[in-house]
Amino acid sequence: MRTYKRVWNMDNVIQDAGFLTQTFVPSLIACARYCTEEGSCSSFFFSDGQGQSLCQLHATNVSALDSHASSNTVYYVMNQPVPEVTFECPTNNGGWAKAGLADGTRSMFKLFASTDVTQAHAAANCNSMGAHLLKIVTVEKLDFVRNYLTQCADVKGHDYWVDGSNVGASDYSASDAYKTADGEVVPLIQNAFWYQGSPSNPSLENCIQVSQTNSYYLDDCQCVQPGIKHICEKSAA
Ligand SMILES: [Ca+2]
Repeated sequence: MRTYKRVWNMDNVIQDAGFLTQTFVPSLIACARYCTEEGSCSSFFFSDGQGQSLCQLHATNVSALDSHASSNTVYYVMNQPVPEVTFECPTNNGGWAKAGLADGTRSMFKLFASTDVTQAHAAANCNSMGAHLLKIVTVEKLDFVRNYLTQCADVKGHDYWVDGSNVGASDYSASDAYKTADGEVVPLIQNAFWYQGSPSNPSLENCIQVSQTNSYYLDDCQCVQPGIKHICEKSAA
């Protein structure tokens, strides 16, 4: 189902050109319905003319720049649908757990309970099966790892390697200091993406982990240390 939100700073303006179509409608609801039925519509103006109201559809979101004044007019844009996260816990370590993520991608996860591997060993193990080490470079993914994956009974309560390190970075405090094995930047946002105060020791703790003690936010840690499990990940068709 499509929903729309009003853009309050676009009150009382309308466009002259660039619209998909425009027509007279009896009500605001009728205008929203018209936009929904018109597949390529993503925003609309509704100019209330008391029973003879103008409904103007647009394929994109427009700015106030090309607009001119029009009294009793409101502007609505379509809310982007957020895909529902689908997931089943990996109760059987022999199998891959499948997940549909909030960013629209589908991934598979496999848990490895061995704790005697370095981050490099863990990554090599994942690579050997056509996968990669658990990678967290978006807020959607972090949310999934914190609130779904690490809440499973057989995953909860442990420490896990995360793809990425700052090895080779010339400035450890740079926003792109931490990169994944394939060169993606791990966003350096303290207290949001990373645990409170982390990275705390980036010149010695060059790798990344998530653990229950840091609420499964990112934390910098030494690249060789015992007690860390790993989760391999690959995209699902
Ligand atoms: Ca740390």
